Amino acid sequence: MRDVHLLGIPMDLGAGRRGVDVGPSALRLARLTPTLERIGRRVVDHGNVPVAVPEATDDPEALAFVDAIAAAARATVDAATAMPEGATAVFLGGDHAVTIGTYAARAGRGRTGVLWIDAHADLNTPATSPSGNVHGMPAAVLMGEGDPRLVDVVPPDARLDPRDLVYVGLRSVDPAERALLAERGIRTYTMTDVDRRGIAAVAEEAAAHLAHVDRLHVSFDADVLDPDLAPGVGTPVPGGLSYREAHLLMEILAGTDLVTSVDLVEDNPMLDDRNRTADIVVEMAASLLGKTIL
Ligand SMILES: [Mn+2]
Repeated sequence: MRDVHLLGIPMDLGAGRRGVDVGPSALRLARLTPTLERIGRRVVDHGNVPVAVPEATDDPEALAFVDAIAAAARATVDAATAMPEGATAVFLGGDHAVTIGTYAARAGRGRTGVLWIDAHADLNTPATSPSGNVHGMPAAVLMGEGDPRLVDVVPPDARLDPRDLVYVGLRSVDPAERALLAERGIRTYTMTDVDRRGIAAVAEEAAAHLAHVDRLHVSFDADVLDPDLAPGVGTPVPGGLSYREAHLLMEILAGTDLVTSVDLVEDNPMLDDRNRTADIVVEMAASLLGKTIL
């Protein structure tokens, strides 16, 4: 099995509610490393990348903290470059804007598919965003849409092809995002699909849709989980994945043997109940990286 290399990105610059910058500590406290070691993975922890502190950042712009977010993304690319080619990278957020850097760090190494597992599409641009928060924009940035300072982090030849992006778990999508999903022909599996067809059929079809790529980047937003299960998120939406549904999704993705990088984002310990959201996210990571019942 591949070694696992961890990198924390303690960033809440992209989120509307503060506190998600403590996510990397919460995931480590939830025993991420020993849990992965127990399933036979060797784990190397690279610590955290430097990220600006909002109060110490002079940012008069309408689009909040975009220079600091771009700087954190470039620091993520630099730090991830030190990871060996054959390793599995696990990135600990931080808000979902960290994915601009995590995807950019990995996408140059072959055709990279992205499974975006999230209640939200994160497909806004500065022109369409209702909130102006960058954590609602990263998926658009990966495809080359949005503020050029963010778009420029992803090398032009590594931009995400809409055919290589699949969503699972959507249940809160803005009108402009809905239009972009349709215009680009992006494959989506909403919670309605999960309800009607079951998570096994959805997960298998999502994986089959990405079978042509060289490697898979799984971007796991904790708010895809039902907030009754995982309350520690800044933008909870009722009606999310259950504990067993999320586990089965992870197990089926693990079975593809294509997953070479993972984001664990949007865990906000300030909004959580005794770190239970981080505990569950660590369990999901273990299933995604090879833990099985037998
Ligand atoms: Mn998200």
